[in-house]
Amino acid sequence: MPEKRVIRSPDTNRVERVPPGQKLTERFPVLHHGSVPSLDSGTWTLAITGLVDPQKKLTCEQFMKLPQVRVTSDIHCVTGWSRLDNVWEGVSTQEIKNLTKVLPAARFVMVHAAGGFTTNLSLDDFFAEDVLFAVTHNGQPLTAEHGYPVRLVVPRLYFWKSAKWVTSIEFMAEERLGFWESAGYHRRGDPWQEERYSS
Ligand SMILES: Nc1nc2c(c(=O)[nH]1)N[C@H]1C(S)=C(S)[C@@H](COP(=O)(O)O)O[C@H]1N2
Ligand SMILES: [Mo]
Repeated sequence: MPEKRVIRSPDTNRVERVPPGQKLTERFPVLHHGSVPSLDSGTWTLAITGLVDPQKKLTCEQFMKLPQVRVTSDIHCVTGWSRLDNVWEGVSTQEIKNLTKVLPAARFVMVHAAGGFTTNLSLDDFFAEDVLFAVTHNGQPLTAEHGYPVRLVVPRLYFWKSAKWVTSIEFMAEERLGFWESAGYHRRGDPWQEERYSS
């Protein structure tokens, strides 16, 4: 394995690390809607669908062979807790561009997870350099509760955008809202602007 590229999420360089309305915790709470799916790395796949040519489906084995990065980032959950200096390892979202062609009409993605959870992101937010498909947290493989085998981590937005148990990425021309976004949460979710709810 080649050396992992090391990335610090830019928000970790702020003098004031904690966004308005947030409190620090050293714990790592588990939060999600529904029950923990029991996924098996032997049958898990990651699909790249929608406005890409060609569409792709990677097995876990193929996914694990992609080059990896190591990202240090802070977590800000919309329920009010923040957890600093998390180290994630996994595959940068930018690797998708080496696997297929993202068509020019694509402006948004919908991230789909096992159990039906979805979350929407703009193409810029999805391809930011600190966004990754994580397989480890602080040196340990993800636990089932935290998203095994693969979760998205989107360091600059509230943590609900960091979908656990990711199964596919759908590229879209128009924005559609994901699970929490349809339920009144903000379409983008920037913690520094306190984009918690839609208006
Ligand atoms: N698949 C899936 N991913 C999800 C959720 C969910 O309900 N389902 N909840 C989100 C929310 S609201 C939060 S705060 C984080 C919590 O991640 P953690 O349990 O690892 O702390 O997961 C996010 N990812
Ligand atoms: Mo959350």
